[in-house]
Parts: sequence; C-alpha cells; structure tokens
Amino acid sequence: MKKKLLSFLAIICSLCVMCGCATEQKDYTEESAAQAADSISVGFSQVGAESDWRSANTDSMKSSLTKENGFDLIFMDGQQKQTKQITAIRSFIQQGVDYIVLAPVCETGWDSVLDEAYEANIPVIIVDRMIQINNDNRYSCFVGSDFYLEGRKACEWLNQYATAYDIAKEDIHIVDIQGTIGSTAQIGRTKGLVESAKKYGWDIREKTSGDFTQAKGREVMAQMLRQYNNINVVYCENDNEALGAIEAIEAAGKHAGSNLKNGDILVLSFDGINETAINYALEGTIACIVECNPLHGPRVRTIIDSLERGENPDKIEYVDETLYSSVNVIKSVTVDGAKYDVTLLTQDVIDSREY
Ligand code: GYE
Repeated sequence: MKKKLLSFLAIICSLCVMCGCATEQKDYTEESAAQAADSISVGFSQVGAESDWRSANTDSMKSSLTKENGFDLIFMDGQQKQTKQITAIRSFIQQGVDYIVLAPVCETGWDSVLDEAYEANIPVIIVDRMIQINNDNRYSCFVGSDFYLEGRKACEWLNQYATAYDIAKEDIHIVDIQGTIGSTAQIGRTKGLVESAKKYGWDIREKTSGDFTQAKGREVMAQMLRQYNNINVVYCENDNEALGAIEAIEAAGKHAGSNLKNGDILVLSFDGINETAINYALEGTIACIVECNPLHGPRVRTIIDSLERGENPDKIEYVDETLYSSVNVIKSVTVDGAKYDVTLLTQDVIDSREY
C-alpha cells in the first residue's frame, strides 16, 4: 500500500509540475506524499454496534489508529453478519492495506478469506473474539478476553454467594441469556456456566440467546418468566441483556436483587461498560459483573508497531479483568488454582475506572 501510494502521488506531483502548479502547492503535495507514504493502512472489520462494549471498543480502535499516530484506518461495520465481514476483508485485500484487523462475529468459516489475505501477504490481527481455523499461520496474533475464565469467575462467585447465604444447591434455578451464538464470548461464558452447574449441582432451566442486545434480553426473559415460576438466578452474557432482563423482571412484578430467600432474582452479568449497569451493581440490582475490557486500540497499535519492527508478538494475549461484586462477603474466587480478587463496587471504584 505504502509503495502503491508513493508511486500514485509521484505521478500526481509530476502532473502538477507539468501543469505549472504553484510552488507552494507542489511543496504541500510532496509533504502529503511523504506523510501518506509513512502511514500504515489498516482495514478494521468490526462486528457491529450491538452493545455498549462494542461502542467502547470501536472508539478505542478509532482513537488509537489515528492519522496523528501514523495510521490510515478503514473502518467497516459488519452489522453482526459474517458475510458482511468477509466482504469487508476482501475489499481490504483489493485495496492492498498493510494490515487487516478482524473482530469476528463467530469462530468458524474464516478459512477461505484468510487464505486469500495470506496469499496477498497481508498480516491479520484477530481482536476481541477468537477464530477456529485449519492453519493457525493465517493470523499473526490474537488479543482479547478469556471468556471461559470470565464465565467460571462468575460461577465461583455464585457458589460462594450460595454458601455464604446458606442457599442449597437444589434451590438454585438458573436461566442463561446467551450472547450471539457461535461467538467466542458466548461459547466461553456458556461453557463456564454449564460446567459449574454440573460441578455444583445447580439447575439450568433454559439457555437461550439474547444476541447481546437489551431488546432481545428483555424479550427472552419475559418469555422465560412466563414459562418457569422458580427462576432465581439470571446469567446474562452481557450488560445490555441484563438491562433488558431487569426490565422484564420488574414488568412481571418481581425484584432483581441479592435476597434470594425473599424472592429476589439474582442478576449476574459481564462487561461493566454501560453506566446504568454499573450503577445497578453499585446499588445491588445486579449482584456481580465480570469486567470485560474493550480497550484494544492501544494493544493493536503496540502489536502493529512490533510487527513493523520485524518482531513476533505473542500469538495469544489475554487481558486482565476485574470481578465486581455488590456484596462484601466474597473477597476472592479461585479458578484452576489461580486466585482472583473480588472488588466491592463503590463510587470511588467507579470514578477510578478508565471507562
Ligand atoms: O461482552 C458484548 C459484545 O465479544 C467481548 O460482545 C465481546 C462481547 C461483549 O457485544 O457486550
């Protein structure tokens, strides 16, 4: 891309000289040519705009891969459709970008298009969610969250909560509002719940997708509340679904909170970006939120910088994430022998967050 741009701009410059353009204009064009030649072109295929997490992630990418930082970013919104993302990647290949960044809506079905990027010699960086592919050399590296770990952290929190408040395992009746089916965020969070339910003997009444949106979260929760009369835990695979679920709980004349013995429905959630959701966790309407960090822009920038220097960044980079609790009794959770602190959500904690 840089080479193509240089020759294109060189032609423009010589045309200007031939046409007798003013000297200042020539200087200006040469300056732009130099700038454009130096800039790194990046095609970013984003999943969509389904949640607050996604908007924060888009902002982070756009504010890191800026002209001032030496990038020429081409942003394409996939509207939650893999076909649109594949079309976007093909157009990036056509344009001869220097790098392709992909936040994949789902894990499978990327082989052909990433073969094409590989043949075109364009490095691909996977962000946020993972892909399953035959040849791992079709992407340079991945940066994002460990969703399976996130799910298990939430469930360890629930187990300790049940122990602390003396709730028998057979009295726990969970519904799972899943994310977009087939996305790593959904696969990992659902797997964490299913395995923990088996381990602790909890009853999962139903698992159904809310597509990571508030509207769908409300709709499926309303439907499940009509169907089952003993739901006392709702495991929402993101905050937007949790907001929808809470609306449905209230509309059904029930209460979202931590007092299960008094008939409350305990809401567990993921992300911690949406302000209303965070404030709900502060007041106890949401019992626990596993943070999911969306600030991948600076991370992608660091990866590209190191690839430019000819280095090999880590193939897989997981980001650190906090576990926020509305109650003070649970201090830490342990997953696979590793201990993770639980942060009691306070106004000070909210004020000190990066987003
Ligand atoms: O949790 C959800 C979003 O892949 C981490 O996608 C992301 C998830 C996030 O729509 O809110």
